[in-house]
Amino acid sequence: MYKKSIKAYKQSSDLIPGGVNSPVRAFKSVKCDPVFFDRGIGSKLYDVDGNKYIDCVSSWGPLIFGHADKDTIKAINKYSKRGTSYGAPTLHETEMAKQITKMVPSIEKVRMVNSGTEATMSAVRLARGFTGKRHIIKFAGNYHGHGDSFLIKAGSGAITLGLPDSPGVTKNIAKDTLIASFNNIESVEQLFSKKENDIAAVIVEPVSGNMGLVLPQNGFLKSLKRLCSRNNALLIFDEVMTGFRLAKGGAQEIYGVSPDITTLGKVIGGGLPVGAYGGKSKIMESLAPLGPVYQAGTLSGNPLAMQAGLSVLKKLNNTVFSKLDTISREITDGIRTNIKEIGVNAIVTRLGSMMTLFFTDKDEINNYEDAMSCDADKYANYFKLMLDMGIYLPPSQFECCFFSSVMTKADIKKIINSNRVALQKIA
Ligand code: KE4
Repeated sequence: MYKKSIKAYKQSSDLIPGGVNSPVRAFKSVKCDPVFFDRGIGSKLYDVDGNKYIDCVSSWGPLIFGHADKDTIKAINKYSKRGTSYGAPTLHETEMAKQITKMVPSIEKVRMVNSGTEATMSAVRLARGFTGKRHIIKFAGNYHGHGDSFLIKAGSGAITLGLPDSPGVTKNIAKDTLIASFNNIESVEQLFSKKENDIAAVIVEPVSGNMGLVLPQNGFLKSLKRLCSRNNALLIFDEVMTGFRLAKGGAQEIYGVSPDITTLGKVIGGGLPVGAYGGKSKIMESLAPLGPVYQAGTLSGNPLAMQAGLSVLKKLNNTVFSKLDTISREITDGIRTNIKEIGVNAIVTRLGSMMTLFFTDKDEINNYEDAMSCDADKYANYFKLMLDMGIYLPPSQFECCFFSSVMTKADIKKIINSNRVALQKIA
């Protein structure tokens, strides 16, 4: 069933560390060899052995309209004929900036970069440069990319591989990053009082997707904003995952909280490498060449990536989000019914088209400790059973499903039926 993937993995492992270009792709925590994909069309993925899957990962979020979306392909075909990069300003970047600032009102000015990691690294440097302060606060289980400041109690691939604190991050860097507990505002208050007036920013995934899906509770985000204002610190919403995925204006639109800086990625590239960070003009104007905070990039604002991203952003409207919500709700309802009828210790958390099935006897997963108490081995069994039935899930208990708007009734039915078979086998 996976002969060619196994061969491909052996070949890639001779040349690429771990055989992959991003650790979570190695399927380590789900205890099986990675699948190598050949192509994606709509809601389907096809591996090099010709196996077909319903894709519930959407390249970790970017592909709202599924694989090889016709408008995205048309944009790439059209603009690639005019060249691929100029290393100079183009109208495409201004068009993208217009689109982002229209959809996310808290962003008055925006700078394009090439990944979510670049966006968060730059946002933190900007916050430190703007405030003249040293420390940042992040939350255990939040993942903001692989920048040194963030690989402390980091989520996503870092906890998946049991490496939340990476070697190579110096003690001097690590000590400037303070760790709080998600949904625990007192843990943030304590850090502010301890490091009074020397905290540049709080960076948070407003809806956490990197310890599995964990939602903010009881006004947590509003309290964060109030604390930051009171202590002259900046609030950074890392919406690399949630931006344009949960709503046109991302999580900040849903929860009605405007951060000082927002970081973006994934969806805004339509599958091509793009990141961005933006916020109030008075903050963003600290950036070179206007101000002293330096950040640069050869391929930043790449014309193809801009047009591929715009081909997606321009189509995002309430109809699309309501369709995504209906698809995701039907899948979630079906899985919850299976869990109840089979009597498995598991719960499902969903918001919009993001969903995680946690193997736990808890009623809710509200923070890193809760997430780490889940049965990752049971998830590994579940993952493999679903893979063999042609359902491609995120290869980690500490990630999210991302559904696409092109999933069909038949896809939904197959996901629910396969889930029932898998849960019966591992119950
Ligand atoms: P990238 O550098 O991977 O484009 O973005 C880093 C990043 C920043 N902030 C948030 C909230 C993110 O979720 C991410 C990256 N997300 C992971 C998936 N959980 C990327 C997948 C991977 O690492 O291979």
